[in-house]
Amino acid sequence: MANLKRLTMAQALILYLSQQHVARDGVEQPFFAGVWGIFGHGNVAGVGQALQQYADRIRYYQSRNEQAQVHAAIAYAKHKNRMQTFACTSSIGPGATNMITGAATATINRLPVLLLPGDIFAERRQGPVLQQLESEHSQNVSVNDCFRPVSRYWDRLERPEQLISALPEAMRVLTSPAETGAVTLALPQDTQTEAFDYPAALFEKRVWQIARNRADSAAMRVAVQWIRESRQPLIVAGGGVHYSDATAALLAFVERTGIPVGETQAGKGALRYDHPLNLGALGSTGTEGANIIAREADLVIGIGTRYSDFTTASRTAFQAEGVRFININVAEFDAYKHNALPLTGDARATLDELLELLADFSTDPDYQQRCRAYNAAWDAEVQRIYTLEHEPLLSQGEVVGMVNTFSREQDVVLCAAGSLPGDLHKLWRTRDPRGYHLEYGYSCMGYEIAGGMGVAMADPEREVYVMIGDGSYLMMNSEIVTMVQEGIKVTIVLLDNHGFASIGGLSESVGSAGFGTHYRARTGEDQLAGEPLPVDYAQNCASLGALVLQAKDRGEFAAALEEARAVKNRPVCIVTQVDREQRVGGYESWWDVAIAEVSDNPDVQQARAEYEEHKKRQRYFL
Ligand SMILES: Cc1ncc(C[n+]2csc(CCOP(=O)(O)OP(=O)(O)O)c2C)c(N)n1
Ligand SMILES: [Mg+2]
Repeated sequence: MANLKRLTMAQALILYLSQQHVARDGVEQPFFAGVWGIFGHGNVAGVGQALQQYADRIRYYQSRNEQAQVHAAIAYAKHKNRMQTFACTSSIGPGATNMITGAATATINRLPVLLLPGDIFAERRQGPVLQQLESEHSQNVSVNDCFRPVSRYWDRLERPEQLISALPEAMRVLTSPAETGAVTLALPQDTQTEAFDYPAALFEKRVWQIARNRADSAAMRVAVQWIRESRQPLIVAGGGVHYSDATAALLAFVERTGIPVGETQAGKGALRYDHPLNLGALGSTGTEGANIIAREADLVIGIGTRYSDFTTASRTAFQAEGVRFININVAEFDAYKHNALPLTGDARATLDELLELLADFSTDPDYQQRCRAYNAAWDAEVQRIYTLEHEPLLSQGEVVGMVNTFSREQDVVLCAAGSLPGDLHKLWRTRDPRGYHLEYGYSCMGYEIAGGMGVAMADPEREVYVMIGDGSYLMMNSEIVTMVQEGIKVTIVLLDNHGFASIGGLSESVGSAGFGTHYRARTGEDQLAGEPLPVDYAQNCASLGALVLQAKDRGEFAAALEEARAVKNRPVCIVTQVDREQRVGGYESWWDVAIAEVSDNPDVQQARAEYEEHKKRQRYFL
């Protein structure tokens, strides 16, 4: 008889999770840093009981909101370059569906997280159970089916022994550099509590090796030839450079070949901001130099990028006749984008190999000189915006500047939505590969505070500056309470501009005058144009347990940063108003937001005419 262990399905699951490890380059660590959860009738007696039983093996963390716990988990995973994450448990019904936005954020950003939503009774005798979605066409449907399109692996386990085959699949996907994302195991509440004689081998320590796959050698030879033939090659550094831990390999590659770099939101920090061949942000929120060089580039080497519309300026960024693409990517799906020569492989391993094959290659000195000049000119532009001395309210660019200048090299800035991501992409001087954390795949308002908490948990030695708009703050500030509970320090910089400056600006640019984007009182049947809403963010934040500092001007803001740094084991919030109309502009770029084709409004008609002009520059690469 094989060695058996009689456990409930939930106990077996939790015990298994505590035994999973990953290893890369000889460094081994546990894969799960803990389990986040909010309990209800759908998980309290199953997963909840198991977590209590195994509290000495894997730590349980209580969140305020199921969406927020997923954000915290994936921010943690992002900061750890995907080598570690959390599981997240919820009850059935609304607790489960609250995690769907988190699942989408994870999968779109290619970040691992294990979701364990409770599900309706497998037995079905007692149905409809509280919070059950009924279907007259099938009894095998629940709200958890909504996780399917936002999960990279999805399963519903209606018998305890199904765990034995589901768990290795879940781990394979979670630890796969190419396939990772949200993994959802829907757990009927009765199945969680059912006992089974599990093979003891299931609970032995398991180490998942994170491979560094090599690109095809024939494709490598072609890549070398294309690079040698190119006159103006450009590297697009994406998030994969970080996840593969390839920043040192990229630096060596750039220094030896003289190929300049443009950075995506996920890739920013791949090179230090002041490396002379770093052109900075690329695309819709890009710098002048990066966008001009991209326009002329005859060869684009995409490294770990999925070429989002922000990176490609909605397919207008690369304009050279006959421009070619080489894509280094662990995921075949991304490697083939833009009709590229696919180097399907790990970024670091592929860069190392390419460099050997290109030992004697270097770009033209004049080309390099142009790039250096763009890097220097951009830094002067950043300095201008950092020191604008705008009155009477601060400008957002200055606030970015003060946080950047005050923070230490190793500190982290974190953001997700609003006008801040574009400003940070352009303006943040990134000095450490882990110093810039943008969730700009899903750009999910509400990620920021929970995400900041996740990064602080992943790396307590660094100060974490969460930069957040008033809109995002109102959408999800609940995890301030969790930080108080856990004694976690994050500095939240809350920029109050009475609503949605970003979408307000966008609305103006499409001819719609900022409709519906101001936080103002109703003035008539059809207008929200009265007094600004009297929200007291400082009191709101303080009431949740954070230390709050308010800053009206540069002096007060600088003092608040000093005071915030001294705080330990507690969240701090610096609240400041910024001038909504003092924006950082665009530089040689565009973003496709479709504009009404017919309208009585001349502003909309004008915007549509300009839009059609821009559309002419949009390309397919075939
Ligand atoms: C969950 C979610 N809902 C809606 C949006 C669309 N959206 C993007 S930015 C934005 C406004 C953000 O307001 P705020 O946080 O105050 O930043 P600001 O635009 O003022 O800089 C909205 C509604 C989003 N990104 N995420
Ligand atoms: Mg705002």
